[in-house]
Amino acid sequence: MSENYQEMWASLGLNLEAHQGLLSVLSDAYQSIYLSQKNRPAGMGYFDFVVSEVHGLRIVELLKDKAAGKLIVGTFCVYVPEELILALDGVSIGLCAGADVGTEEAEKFIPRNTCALIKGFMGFKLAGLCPYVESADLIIGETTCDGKKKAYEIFDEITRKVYVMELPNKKSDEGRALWTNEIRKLAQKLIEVTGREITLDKLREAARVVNAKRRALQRLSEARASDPAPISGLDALLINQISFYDDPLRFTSKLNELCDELDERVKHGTGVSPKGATRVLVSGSPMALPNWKLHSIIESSGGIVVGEEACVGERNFRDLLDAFSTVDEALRKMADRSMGINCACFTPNDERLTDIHNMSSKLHAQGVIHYALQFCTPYLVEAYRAKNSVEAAGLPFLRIETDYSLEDAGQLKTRVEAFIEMIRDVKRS
Ligand code: BJ8
Repeated sequence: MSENYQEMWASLGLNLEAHQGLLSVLSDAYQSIYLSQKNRPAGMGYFDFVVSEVHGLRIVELLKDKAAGKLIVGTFCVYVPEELILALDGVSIGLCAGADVGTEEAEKFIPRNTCALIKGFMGFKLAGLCPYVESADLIIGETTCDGKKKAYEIFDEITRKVYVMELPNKKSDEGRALWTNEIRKLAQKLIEVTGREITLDKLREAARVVNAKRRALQRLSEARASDPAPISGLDALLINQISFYDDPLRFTSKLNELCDELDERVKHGTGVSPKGATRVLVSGSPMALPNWKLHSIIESSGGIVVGEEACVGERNFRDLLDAFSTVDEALRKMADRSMGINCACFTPNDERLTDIHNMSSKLHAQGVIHYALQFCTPYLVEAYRAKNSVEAAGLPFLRIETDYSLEDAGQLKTRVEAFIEMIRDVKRS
């Protein structure tokens, strides 16, 4: 942190001592996982800075926005349309959920066998460690998995800020109609809370901003198809994580600058790993900031992660919001766009298997690692069909079930190394 933010954190009610401890652990982890990487693109300097200020300068900006009358909206799911929040002069931010903190506190409210992401957001709040949740005026939840939807009831008792959208379980006509109506209801809620109107111009501007961000993330994804990969999977994951926190205009401009640099690297055959390094697609549960565990294990074992079939990844940016000519059409198009996100909370969810195949082929992946957080039933169960489908297409598949702790890191590394070695053997034969 370049400045002293103690006063700001105290005014937000953070637990200063515990927060300081968290920042120093994160800074050490960042140093050893990120800053030790070789041959990183120069453009990563901006994203390093954002991480170093993620609880500092970014919070200062949010509090300024709030003082200027903007609504700060916390979200947990890519089904919540960012454009709608922006169109009502809101700021959309992801909430802290990617680290093992406040677990003891969280387990007083929710069962021990709850996924790390849910325990993470409960724990961050209960331990006084998340300046985002404290800055937020409204938190939008969704009825996705059982763990999240039940935890939101308690989270609302604790924060008094939660609004829950009802997400259907099936992508049927009825499901689509329900979700379209939920988006209309969210629009009403935001109008009510902000006292503003939704206009076509504001919606168009918001769509332009968010689509530009998605296009920049698509460029990043496309660059990763090259061999040698011009950027590590770790860095690409970090950028995707930051896309939920940073100011969207600034983020897009900095990411496009980085992508220009990546294009040059591709032209000159410059990579972060040797040409021919084993290429892995990761698919499964989202990896919220600062969950870098699996990527770090894969890339320190000689592999390179070339894509994430995940919500912190391709599902967040693959589809743009189509053009619209009325406010209601914009809301319908938002619903249509998000119904193309193939989350394991839906049944059936065959489209996700197609997504895994398409990404594997587009990014020239040589193996798929399926990642599910422990107790994340939707992804854990879906791993069975993903495995059969990936193996039937002739690609090796490895199923990982883990949480945020580093206790199993050694065991996971042994399994990942063996997987990468197996892919190399297949390549050699
Ligand atoms: S669209 S993946 S962001 S719900 S909380 S399902 S890890 S048990 S997050 Fe998600 Fe939206 Fe779907 Fe994407 Fe499992 Fe944990 Fe549930 Fe989770």
